[in-house]
Amino acid sequence: MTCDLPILYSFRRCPYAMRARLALVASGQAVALREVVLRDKPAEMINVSPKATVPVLVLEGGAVLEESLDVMNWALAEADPEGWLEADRADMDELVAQNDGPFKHHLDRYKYANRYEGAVAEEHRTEASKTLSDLDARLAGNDWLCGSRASFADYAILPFVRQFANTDRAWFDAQSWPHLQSWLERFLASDRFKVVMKKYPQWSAGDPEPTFPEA
Ligand SMILES: N[C@@H](CCC(=O)N[C@@H](CS)C(=O)NCC(=O)O)C(=O)O
Repeated sequence: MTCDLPILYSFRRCPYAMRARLALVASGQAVALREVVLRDKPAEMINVSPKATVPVLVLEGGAVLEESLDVMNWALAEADPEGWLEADRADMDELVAQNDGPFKHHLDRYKYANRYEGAVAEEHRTEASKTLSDLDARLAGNDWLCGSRASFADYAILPFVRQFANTDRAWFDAQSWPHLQSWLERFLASDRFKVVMKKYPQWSAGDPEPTFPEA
């Protein structure tokens, strides 16, 4: 616990917050973690980031990063010992844009069809599956999306594919996406995944702020 670290407002299961935590761990950048419950967000977070989505990273100088990709890029600019940014940037950005745009659109309507007027879950699953088939084809040639090493794109996208898979695990497992399935499985079985999914109690003002990742 310390006052000298950047502060990360995070929510364990949020795929955007997960990708931010993944990059923080990879870069070796410690933060003071404030675990948020989305229906009960702390005023301290809304004050610095009125759009009130997680993750939010407040740097020591007071600068606020309120987009998960900005948090990833900031962490990896500090240090990138695993070479996440060494793959072709335009290629990675295109993959992430497809994920955050069309794939996420259909994922939300598949997973939460009842929240979207007129949405038919299976139709959105079919649309989202097109992106997953493309990823599977890419992974046929390499263990990771952009080559033989894990990249920014892999870790920006994996939390969303996990969410898709968990929506109906039996259906996901029955698809013919062997490379995608093994890519996800390796991630879920990794120590890195365990570190970023560690549970923390909801933070309120005055509570201790655990250092993430733990030393
Ligand atoms: N574009 C943002 C999206 C973040 C986002 O939408 N996070 C969700 C949780 S997964 C959120 O905080 N939603 C606000 C809410 O549910 O109140 C980013 O990349 O950080």
